[in-house]
Amino acid sequence: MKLLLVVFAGVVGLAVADAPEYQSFLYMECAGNQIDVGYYGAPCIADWNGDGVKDMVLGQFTGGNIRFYANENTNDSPVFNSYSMLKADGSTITLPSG
Ligand SMILES: [Ca+2]
Repeated sequence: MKLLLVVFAGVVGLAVADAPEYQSFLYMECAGNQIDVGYYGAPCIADWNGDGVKDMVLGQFTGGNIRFYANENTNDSPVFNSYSMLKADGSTITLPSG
């Protein structure tokens, strides 16, 4: 019985130690304005253009387009001043929405 209690305490201790800590949310901005893409934006952060700084790609509900925001600053303090729509074969990518 004592062994069972020790094992249980160990599992609980691990669960508390691994609990994630969340920070409050923030709105992303582009050129000083809050980014609003409607619903289901699903942002994805990665270095999309290969310059070593993380950028942002997110969906735009209206029109079903995908926006690319190039980060013009650093990974710790990203700055977005404009966006472009992702294209394939010269045409803007459009996904079904709604
Ligand atoms: Ca980049």
